[in-house]
Amino acid sequence: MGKSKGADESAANRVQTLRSQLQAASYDYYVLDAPDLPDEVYDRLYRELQDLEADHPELITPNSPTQRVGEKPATHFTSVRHNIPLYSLENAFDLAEFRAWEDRWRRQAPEIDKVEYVAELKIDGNALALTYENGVLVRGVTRGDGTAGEDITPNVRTIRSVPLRLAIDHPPAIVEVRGEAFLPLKVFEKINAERAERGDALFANPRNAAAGTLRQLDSSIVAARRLDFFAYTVHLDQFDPTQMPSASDQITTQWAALEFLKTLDFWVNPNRQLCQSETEVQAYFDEWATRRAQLQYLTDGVVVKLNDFALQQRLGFTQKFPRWAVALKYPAEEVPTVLEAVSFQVGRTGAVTPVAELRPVQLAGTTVARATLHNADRLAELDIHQGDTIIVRKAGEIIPEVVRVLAELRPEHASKVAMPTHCPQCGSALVRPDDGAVTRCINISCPAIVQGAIIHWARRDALDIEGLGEKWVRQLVEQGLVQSVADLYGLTGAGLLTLDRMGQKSAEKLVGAIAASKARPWASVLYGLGIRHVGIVNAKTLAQQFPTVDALAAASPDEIETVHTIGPEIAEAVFQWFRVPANQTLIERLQQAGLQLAADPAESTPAAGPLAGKTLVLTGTLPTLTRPEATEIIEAAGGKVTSSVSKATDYLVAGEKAGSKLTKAEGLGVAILSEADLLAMAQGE
Ligand code: 3BA
Repeated sequence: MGKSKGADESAANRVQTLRSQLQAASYDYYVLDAPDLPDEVYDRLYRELQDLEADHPELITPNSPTQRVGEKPATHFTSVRHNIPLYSLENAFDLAEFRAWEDRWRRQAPEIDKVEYVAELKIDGNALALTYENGVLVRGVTRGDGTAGEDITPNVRTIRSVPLRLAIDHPPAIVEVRGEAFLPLKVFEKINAERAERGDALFANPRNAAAGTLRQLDSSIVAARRLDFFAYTVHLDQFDPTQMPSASDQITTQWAALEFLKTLDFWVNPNRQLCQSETEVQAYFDEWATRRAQLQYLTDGVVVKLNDFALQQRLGFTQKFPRWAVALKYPAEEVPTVLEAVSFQVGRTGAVTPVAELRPVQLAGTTVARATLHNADRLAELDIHQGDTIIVRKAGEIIPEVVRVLAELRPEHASKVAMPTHCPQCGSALVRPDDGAVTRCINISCPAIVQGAIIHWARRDALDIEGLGEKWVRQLVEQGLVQSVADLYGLTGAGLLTLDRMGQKSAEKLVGAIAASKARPWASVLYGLGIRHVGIVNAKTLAQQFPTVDALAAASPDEIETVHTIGPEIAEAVFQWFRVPANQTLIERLQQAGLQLAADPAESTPAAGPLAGKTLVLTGTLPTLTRPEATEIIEAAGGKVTSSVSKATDYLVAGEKAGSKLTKAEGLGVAILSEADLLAMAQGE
């Protein structure tokens, strides 16, 4: 069946719409450094246009975004034409797309059997082209639209990792080096912190911050911002990449080109790899999927290039891409979706957290339907409205967050989301201290607070009450059987049987688990009380220094603060907790119920063992141990665990996604241990 005229007309309209949307987005992105349209949306629209044009070749025009490389640069700096255009990279979002790319080039070179790929990390920065005449840096130009970019030479000169003079004796007359300028994550965070302090708009990500920095007219500001640069392409004497650097050895492969760049004094990313097969490429991609989290700069994928220049030359380029290279992208950590509602959660401390209920989206490999909006300040800052299109991000942490609102896509007459004035759980008025970001319900009988307190009490590292999960706790509180953790110890099997779906066996087990918790040590009880700032580490420290609850309850803030690692804020929180009459009653009742509110004398003997006298700090996610498990092992070996790195720290045990503590420890020369190192040392090896 032929296509109707009507269908062609709507295709033509759609092509028009897509082109203008893509052009506008491209301008925002490349010229204004203000990407309003998320990459994912852009990619989707772009693909739709590509597909439509494939179906209707008569609609293709020379100025369609699919036929050009991008937008014209802005006017601040002089526009410079690139002698050799900077192509784009074709994206592959999964293995199937990578294979399709491979099949395509193989059809063009059918006799090739064994192949060598160079796999490079794809730095999430800004491409620059640097020209050296007789070995001296004369020009640094942004990629721009790939045909022409902006001359930002003074700014490029401030980048430490860009040599001002090439480190070889007889350089070719003209050398052009290309690579990626980027902002190290720590610098990015510092810049944004400074901007926040001044009330300036924050950079959305390090790439935008780097782009903004490169386009600063005042190069002293650029110098202060410490950009860096990884090189990955070298063109010698303008046009022929295979031409020799001197009369000696030819450069005939990408690998050799990278090595050559190093001899010129450029930074070349060390994490590259020569791969002999698709399987090896896949393994490299998988390996860096996790390792990249440890890098001090962002990467968004892996660039795979055919190593052999002769083969590269044979394959050549399409309108936009080299056929001999592809970017294998990692799943996005930031995606757009629609806000369906905002709910307000009340935590065990009474803190009210606004939570965005989202149209579910795939984000970094998982489906996300909720994201935190943090607090009232953040809510106001985002200016979020019902039905808004928003960007969610999976940061290093597990909980996704709303990073930004796309106000231009807001439905008409949408109403603004505001913090509630009363607790959504108990209806009492919420308070917000002048000095804090947190809005709280301060009704200690609020069911949300009571439930949260009980769930915390039952945690494995607190009172370790197995089987006391959320579904029982909710019912216990709703039915008025439990109003504080002390009530747990009065529960009977018969009482529990009144709960919906509770059986005889489960009821007996639960009563048994509650009774068993009376044997948990004083430190666990102290942690279970849920005093603000008293996590498991602080609870253990405090329990050691104050071997009875009476000693701790009688201590002044100053006395509490004398304990190593306990700061004034913690001391004040502990002191205040014991001043609340309801808490004093709670302690009395727990004492009557037979809980351990004093240290077992056997435990206070001085520590011995392979880690005796050593202070350790834990950071990041360890491969097999949880924090409490690692802490237990260290303490069993006589060591002490504290929360922050200082000169007094003997070892830092670092796992994945170790952040500032690792940097600090490196700076102080503190020895770094892996989990395996720790286990060996704890064994006395
Ligand atoms: N390699 C970006 N393009 C890259 C030379 C080709 C290329 C990239 C790359 C085209 C990275 C597109 C812009 C461009 C120089 C064109 C890399 C990275 N290779 N490692 C294959 O780390 N971001 N980007 N830059 N020419």
